[in-house]
Amino acid sequence: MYLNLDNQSKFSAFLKKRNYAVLLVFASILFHSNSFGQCPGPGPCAPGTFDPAFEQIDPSSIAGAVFCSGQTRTFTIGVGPGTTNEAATGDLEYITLYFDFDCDGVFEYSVNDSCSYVNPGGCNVDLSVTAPTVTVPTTYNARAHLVYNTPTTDPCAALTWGDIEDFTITVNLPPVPVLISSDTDNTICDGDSVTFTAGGGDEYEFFVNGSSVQSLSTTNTYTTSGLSDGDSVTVTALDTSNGCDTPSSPISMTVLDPTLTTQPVDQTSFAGSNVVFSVAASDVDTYQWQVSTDGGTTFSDIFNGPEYSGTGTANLTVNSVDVNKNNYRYRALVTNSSASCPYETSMAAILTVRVRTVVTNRRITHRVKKN
Ligand SMILES: [Ca+2]
Ligand SMILES: [Ca+2]
Repeated sequence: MYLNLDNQSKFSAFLKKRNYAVLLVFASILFHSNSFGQCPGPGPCAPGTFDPAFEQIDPSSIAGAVFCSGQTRTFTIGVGPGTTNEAATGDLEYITLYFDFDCDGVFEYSVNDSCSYVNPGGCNVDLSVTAPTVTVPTTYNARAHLVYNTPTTDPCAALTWGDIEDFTITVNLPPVPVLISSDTDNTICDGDSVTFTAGGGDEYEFFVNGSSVQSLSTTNTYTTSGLSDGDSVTVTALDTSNGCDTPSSPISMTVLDPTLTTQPVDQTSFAGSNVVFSVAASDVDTYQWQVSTDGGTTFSDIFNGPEYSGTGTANLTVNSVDVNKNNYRYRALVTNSSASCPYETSMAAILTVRVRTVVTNRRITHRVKKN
């Protein structure tokens, strides 16, 4: 399309009268015409008439509303006195909003609610509006009715008293948040530090189990060493240029805390018998038994072979003990390999080995006592 000379000179004169901001807006429309939708459609019905003497809508409360693709937002609309009349305290003021979200020139979507007027001053009506899903920011026709004591149902009606505001809303694209954890498999040990890094917006608020743990700021990282098993970490990314924000998908953390729940107990055995030392533990998948031959001063790892079996399990078997192992001490180290947790060390249990003659004497003594 070409402008003729007359139109061009009129257009130049128009531009000269306007400030730089208008130029920027115009340039923006020219250069972004493919990434911005305008959906007024055919003009909806004429707005009808109203009497400005009565309660009026605060236009700034409509102009500042944020609408984001596919999201439901609460829209707070101010109601104040008219040019000459003011309602009494307790009077109900109804606001109905109409939208033409399918762009056919007919308002097909409406919401309404009321507030109780406070004299002097006014009140606010909160309305939840679900914006259509858009792929580019898109502008829609909308209309607000304000009436006293009863809501309107006809967007094209003329009002005896109250207010009618025609306005447009722009449905913007919410940011697409990204959240990554410094731990590749999100499985950590109790007390480990993890850093979560967010992207997709220009301000971020972090949450653990839905509670805010780091307030909205330009900081896009959150570091904690206080996570518990099953904690869910999310971020809400805000695009400050259009006011839209979006919560991220949660990152669910597995926090392992390897803990011994049952300690090994001292064992007394006859030479030649097998002896079993046992531990029980939670959050553990790795066991390493150790022996001390010097009364518990030093310990060294033991491995499966003729002397031992089960050295990497919860139950250590000392095979066919001989009297040389009398007073040896055994303990287990436990951990969880899936997060390289530090070892938890059990108490040391003492092995006492008796020879057969002693065993025989004990049996005799035992019988004597029982009789
Ligand atoms: Ca429509
Ligand atoms: Ca890990």
